Amino acid sequence: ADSVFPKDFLWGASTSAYQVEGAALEGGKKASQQDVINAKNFEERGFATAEVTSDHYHHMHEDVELMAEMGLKAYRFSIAWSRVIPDGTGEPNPEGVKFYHDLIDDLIAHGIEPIVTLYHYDLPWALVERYDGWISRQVVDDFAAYARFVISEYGDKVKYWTTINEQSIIVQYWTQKCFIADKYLSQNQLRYQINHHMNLAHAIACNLVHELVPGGMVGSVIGYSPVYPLTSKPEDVMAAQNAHDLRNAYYLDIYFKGHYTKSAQLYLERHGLAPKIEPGDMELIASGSSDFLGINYYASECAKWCPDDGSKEIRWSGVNWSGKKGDISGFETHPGFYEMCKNPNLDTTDWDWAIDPIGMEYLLRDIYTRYGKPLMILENGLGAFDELTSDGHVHDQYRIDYLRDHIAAVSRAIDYGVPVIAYSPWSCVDLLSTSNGVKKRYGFIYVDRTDDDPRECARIRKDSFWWYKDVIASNGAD
Ligand code: BGP
Repeated sequence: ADSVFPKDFLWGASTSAYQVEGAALEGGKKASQQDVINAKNFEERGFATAEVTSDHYHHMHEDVELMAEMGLKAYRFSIAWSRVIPDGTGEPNPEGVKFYHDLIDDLIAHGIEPIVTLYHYDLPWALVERYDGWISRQVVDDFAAYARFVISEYGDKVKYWTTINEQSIIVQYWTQKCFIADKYLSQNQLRYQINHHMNLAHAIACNLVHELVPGGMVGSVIGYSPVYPLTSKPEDVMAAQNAHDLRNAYYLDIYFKGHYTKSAQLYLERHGLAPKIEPGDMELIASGSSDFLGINYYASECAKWCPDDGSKEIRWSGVNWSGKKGDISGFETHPGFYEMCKNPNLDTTDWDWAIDPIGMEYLLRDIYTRYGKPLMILENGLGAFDELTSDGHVHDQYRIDYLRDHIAAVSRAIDYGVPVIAYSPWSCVDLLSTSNGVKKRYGFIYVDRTDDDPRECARIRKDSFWWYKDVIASNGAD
């Protein structure tokens, strides 16, 4: 078939710094909140920590060679704030600054467009110790200084910038994704306060890219799941709309319209959860315009009505840590608004994530209809317990099936008229999962961590590597 993908379509693959680099305390880098969370939460669960992960820090050139062999047109990665400015503020770390120069130079030399994320869950630990990180407004100024430094440093080489990865997921899974001192964990208003600080930081970063990078393009990256009603009962349909407003629109309306979604805001105010907004904040937010939206899509969600009769309390999303289907620790519940639930119509991954390619087509059409900006898919993929055969292969046909069906959905959206400019699945090489250490794998490239020397991390091309190479070579024609 003829390809509907534009000629300059950015076929990519994605990673994030703390999930792939390792060398957590090497080369002048200091700890981020992830290094500390991992040491605490991950070790308790028997997971590997962020100390080694895929040791990309020491395998960087080899990894770029493999990306080039696959034919990637783009590579989306993040910069670790505490590698570049180890204490969060103050002196930059020359070795860390050089690492990202070397990576970007190597990508460009291989014709691979860098797509750089400024912040992917890994706040310098020094700022958590100093003022509890994102809880304090001080972080907005410190982020602005960090962003100015990074954008000035790499701005002549990097055109595509993304600001903060998945604010929606940080709000919903803050114990897992964003370290908050235990004493704050019951203060749920802080979820939305943190998000408000991130909205300020996002707007500042957008303005900085426009100021410092001629022709630069900037946007956020949202973790996005369309929400379907469990049934066609009116109360379930209303619940699904409420869930969409609080989980999706609440973020996109801010980026593109400069205000908080009314229904979500009213719900948060009613329960004392709304963020405190200072004079001038909304003007600053409205000033930071995005050129595109980055979308991370893995699974759709389902919601039903939840009566406000005192039988249930407000709670946020549960997690399946084990990778055994059905082992989920509960669903997000907002009495009088909605309750999330399993969709009986869809199969799931081992981690209970609903597999739903049509959801991709649906969200692309819906987001473009509402906000009218170009869209980049910056994560999409299937987490699995891959197996390395004794003769050195990984037969991940399940991943090929998942990606093929999602790419077909993207092509239908493009055919319909949605300007999708990138498809960059998760992940390039295997890396540290936020929900199952190094056992839940996503990569096109297997990373073999031997027990004797985890740092060896041999790279092995999975079946999906060869398949994706063909997809790119034919510009998605098949
Ligand atoms: C997204 C994150 C990524 C990645 C991915 C897969 O939310 O942006 O960092 O982790 O999800 O999730 P997990 O690692 O939990 O399987």
